[in-house]
Amino acid sequence: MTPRPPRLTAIATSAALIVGGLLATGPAAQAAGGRPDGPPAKAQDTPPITPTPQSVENRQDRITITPTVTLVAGGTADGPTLDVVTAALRDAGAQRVVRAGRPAAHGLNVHVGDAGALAAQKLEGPSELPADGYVLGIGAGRIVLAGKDTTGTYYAAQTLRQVLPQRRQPGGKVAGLAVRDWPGTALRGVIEGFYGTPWSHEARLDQLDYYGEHKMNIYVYSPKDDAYLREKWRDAYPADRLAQIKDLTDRAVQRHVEFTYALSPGLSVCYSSDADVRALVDKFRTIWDIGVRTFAVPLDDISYTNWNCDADKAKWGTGGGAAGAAQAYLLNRVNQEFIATHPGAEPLQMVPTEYYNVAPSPYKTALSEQLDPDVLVEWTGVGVVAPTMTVAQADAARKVFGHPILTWDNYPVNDYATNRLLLGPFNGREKGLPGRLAGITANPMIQPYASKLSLYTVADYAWNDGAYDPRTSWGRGLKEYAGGDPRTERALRAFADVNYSSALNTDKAPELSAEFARYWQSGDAERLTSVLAALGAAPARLRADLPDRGFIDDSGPWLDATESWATAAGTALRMVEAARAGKGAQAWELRQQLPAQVERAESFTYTGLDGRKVPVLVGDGKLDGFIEAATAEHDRILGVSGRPTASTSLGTYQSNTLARMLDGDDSTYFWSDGAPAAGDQLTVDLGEARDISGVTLAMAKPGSTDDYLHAGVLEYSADGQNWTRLTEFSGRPDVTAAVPAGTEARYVRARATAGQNSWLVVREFHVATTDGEITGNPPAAAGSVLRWAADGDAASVYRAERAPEAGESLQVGLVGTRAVGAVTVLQPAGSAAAADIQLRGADGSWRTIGTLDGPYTRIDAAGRSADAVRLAWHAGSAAPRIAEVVVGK
Ligand code: LTM
Repeated sequence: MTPRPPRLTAIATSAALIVGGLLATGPAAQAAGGRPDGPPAKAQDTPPITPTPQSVENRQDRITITPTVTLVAGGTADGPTLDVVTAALRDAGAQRVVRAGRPAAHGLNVHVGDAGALAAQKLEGPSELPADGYVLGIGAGRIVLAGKDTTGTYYAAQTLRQVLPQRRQPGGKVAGLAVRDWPGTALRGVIEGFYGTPWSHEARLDQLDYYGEHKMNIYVYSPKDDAYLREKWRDAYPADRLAQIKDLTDRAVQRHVEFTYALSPGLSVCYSSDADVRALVDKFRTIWDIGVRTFAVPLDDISYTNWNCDADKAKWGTGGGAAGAAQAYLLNRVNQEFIATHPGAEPLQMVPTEYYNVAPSPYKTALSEQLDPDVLVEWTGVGVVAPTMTVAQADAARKVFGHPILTWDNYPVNDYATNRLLLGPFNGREKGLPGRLAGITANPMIQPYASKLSLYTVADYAWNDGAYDPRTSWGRGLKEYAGGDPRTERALRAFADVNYSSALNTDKAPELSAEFARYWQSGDAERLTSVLAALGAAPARLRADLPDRGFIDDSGPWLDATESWATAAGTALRMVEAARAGKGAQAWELRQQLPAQVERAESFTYTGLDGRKVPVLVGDGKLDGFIEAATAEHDRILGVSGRPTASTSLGTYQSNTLARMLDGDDSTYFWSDGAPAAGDQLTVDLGEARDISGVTLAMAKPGSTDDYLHAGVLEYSADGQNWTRLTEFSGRPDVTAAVPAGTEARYVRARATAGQNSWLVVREFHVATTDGEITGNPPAAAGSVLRWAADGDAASVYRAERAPEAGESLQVGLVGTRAVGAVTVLQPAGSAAAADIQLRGADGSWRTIGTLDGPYTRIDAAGRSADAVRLAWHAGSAAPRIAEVVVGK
């Protein structure tokens, strides 16, 4: 049905529209110079109505909450609605709320479910509105709630609850208001349809309360890991389980939510079997008997190429068309033998096996032609998790399935990404879509309480897509969920921001990443320090103050990870600031705290049904990205060149990543996941153009002796575009190439010149740079490499296997003879090696310019000429550990 255009003048298109503000205070309060229960609320503090109403008009007149308020119930008032109105009036300061058959002569009268009472307010009734629509009038000395039906009146009560002030005393005045409101689609709600630990009974009850408050009217009970719904679908419920379902059904009725029972027989059903039809109907009947009126048969995530009984193959043959015909047969029997024989039953719902696209197929044609026309078909959009959903796609789904479409929207479900909380808004759904659908059901996260943040926005969109703005709705949801305390709201927003991204919201931590960008641009460390401090403090604030305690249980590991990531990012920021301020020792000390802090941030896990622990992700790509960028900035200030990186056109086999061919360790390797073709390449990037003196390509390994480039070339380039050949090679796994003196390159690559059958192992791809080549003693201990003392990576540490012997030293070669500005030696905290720091002059003699002095030693060399730097170990020195020797210009 198309609702009549509203007669009222103001259309609520802005989600920020505020109505019903408290205008004045009572006489007692005025005498005391203010309200006894706090300062007068400003109009903008009044919570907006949610979901955003279709039409709101502020009126000139106002009403007063009197000590006694009389409720007059009309035809569309029911008990739950009267309870909501009573509680709202009490919270607004009424001392007594009495129910009467007619209006009282004195005091405020509230007409509930009585459209006739709108006449005094000159408001049109709800008769032309769609189901669940309502009119709420505040003015002309009364409040009127008039629903199109009982649910509409219940929703009018929910709106009233939101616009009345919170007061402890009567006398509050409420601004006049007219709301004419209706939903954008008939069914709006949630399908508990995920894999993983099903929601608890308490969580479901709590959800039903939440749906009622947010004008959602359907909950589909379909957890994949409830055996009585799938593997054991034929089995009767034990008494206690049935009692719980009844409890849920009763609560759903009170909250005007359709509890929908979804039985998924597809793993074992024999479609043609009378016994199985009977089993299905019998199970539905037990559920009907406890009060459920809406039923579904999901047939997703099953095979339709394998029958569960020979009789089905004999009856329908094979293929998608046969499966569609068999499913239609079963569903029609349930529809005709159960739904049709139970007056009051809502239309049957089903999930097709092809639920994720609109491509015509024999399966869909069979369903379209053979399934009873009144059965609703659920559809996830184009894709199982559809990043966007359009009107055109919904129309195509309607056409190809030939039935009304109810979306099974896989957001914010996280069963396929259990390392994440998806706390961003419902996004990417086109305006106009709800009107084309029988309804919208959102599949939530395994975490029920944490799901509410995005479900708030689902409710808002499904009710009024025309006014919907994802970010605005999200902000309003956070505000509501925080319970009115701005500090808790800020903490929740910071936490939700770092748990924001999904297929629907591709931005990662949008607010925090804007702060990072701002810092790099402006250098405003003070601001970023306070942002990170607030993020770090957010988990404790939420743990202390968030009203919905279930959210804390749901989010435990993510809260811990957030706190730890914020700590690590804060350390990284202080490191950059110290380095920029010339406090090198402090910066290095902070730098050394980072690995352990990052390790801790990465250590928090979520444990799923199967007992496996998955490390949780928070602000990934942004918090870790900031720490990486800060480290690079510190490197730049130190003069550390940065370790080479690598890329390839080949895939990687398991965890044998490219980094392993750059680590100086011959026992680790990169391993491709397929055979190289002509043109495939591996490229080393030195980060900047440098003088190179040689290239080593060590390929193959014991057990995979054929896994090397059988025919290839080594090439170098300054810009990554123009390449110069160094050498050709074929038939040998170990390749070395000398490089003419004075060769500058940023990139070096190995390129296959022919295809081959074997995969590729590269143990080491080493590009020797004349500046930074390192020689000397003592040898490195197992698991460490001498080169790590000057490899451009302050994280890799050369650890000597023993204390130095007399006369031993560690020598770093330079590019010819050049001016040396400073020598910086970085050691891990606690290193006790002792050495003279020396430069070799043009005459070949060594001159001491300083001595090692703790973890951070920086010696000003005043531009002296040298062709090498060395650490000449003192007699009796402890075994050296050197993170980096940096020779500055
Ligand atoms: O989406 C449907 C119809 N079925 C399953 C869901 O049970 C599951 O939660 C989602 C997300 O992983 N994907 C599905 O295919």
